[in-house]
Amino acid sequence: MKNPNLNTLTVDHLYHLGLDSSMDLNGIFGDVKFVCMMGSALRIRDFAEKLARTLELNLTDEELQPIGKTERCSMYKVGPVICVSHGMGAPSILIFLHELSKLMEYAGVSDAQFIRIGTSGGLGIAPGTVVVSQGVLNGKLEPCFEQIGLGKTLRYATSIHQPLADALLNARGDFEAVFGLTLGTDDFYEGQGRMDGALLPPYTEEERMNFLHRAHEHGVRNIEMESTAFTSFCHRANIPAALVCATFINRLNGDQVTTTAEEQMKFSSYADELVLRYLKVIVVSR
Ligand code: R2B
Ligand code: URA
Repeated sequence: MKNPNLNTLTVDHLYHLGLDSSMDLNGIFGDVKFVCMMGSALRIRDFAEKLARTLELNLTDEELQPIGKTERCSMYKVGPVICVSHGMGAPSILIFLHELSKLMEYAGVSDAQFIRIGTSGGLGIAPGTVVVSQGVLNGKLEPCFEQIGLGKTLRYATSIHQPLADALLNARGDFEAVFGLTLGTDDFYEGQGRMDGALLPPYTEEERMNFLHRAHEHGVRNIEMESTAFTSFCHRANIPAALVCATFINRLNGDQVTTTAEEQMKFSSYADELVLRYLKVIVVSR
């Protein structure tokens, strides 16, 4: 995957992570096998703690400190797993995907799997259902990520690593979890067809419902904001990638997320738990 231009750099500064290639990255990260990403810095801390307990690592508070700088993200290492937050939206997650994959390269890691554990709006499923993505569509319902570069629209295919997605869904146990297509948008409000943004939407309620039903008929089961960037980047970089998302709302029934904070924590914990079960089986059996 390596970009040959990197060979011309004496030191590569991974600016947003607060690390650089002159550090002993192999010493710190050389054993990494998984990178787990989620939007929120608070939720990733909670996930890292749960992972440490799941893997029975007995980490002290000092051993569970964030690595690098924490202005833009929080990154923890728990056994062979990097747990890192990525903020909201494609621009934010892309920055971390570039820097994390260079980090893996400099650490001598060539086979890490990347898993995004997200929150999302469900489509035609009960809130609380976990969605493991089978594929990812953009706001035009096309399986690609569009980005403007040097004045041109560049299109990259989105692609899930199906064996990884299968293994994650198989770890569901008694949790409500389904395969589905994920719709990745560039906005929470009008980009997801909501009527409740600050501005009068440029579509009618009827157009909104028609689109959501069309997406559902295509097989879309959840809507979030990073999947297109995440899966197209990983596909280009030859990184096995999968997405596991909690759902907080059924978008066929409304726009407002009215689930309580407690319910949201509970629903998020189902997605976490599915990934924790998967990681436990793999890490313990190695
Ligand atoms: C899901 O939740 C966030 C918006 O509330 C966004 O990061 C996403 O993809
Ligand atoms: N995150 C989203 O992007 N959309 C939702 O509806 C809920 C969470």
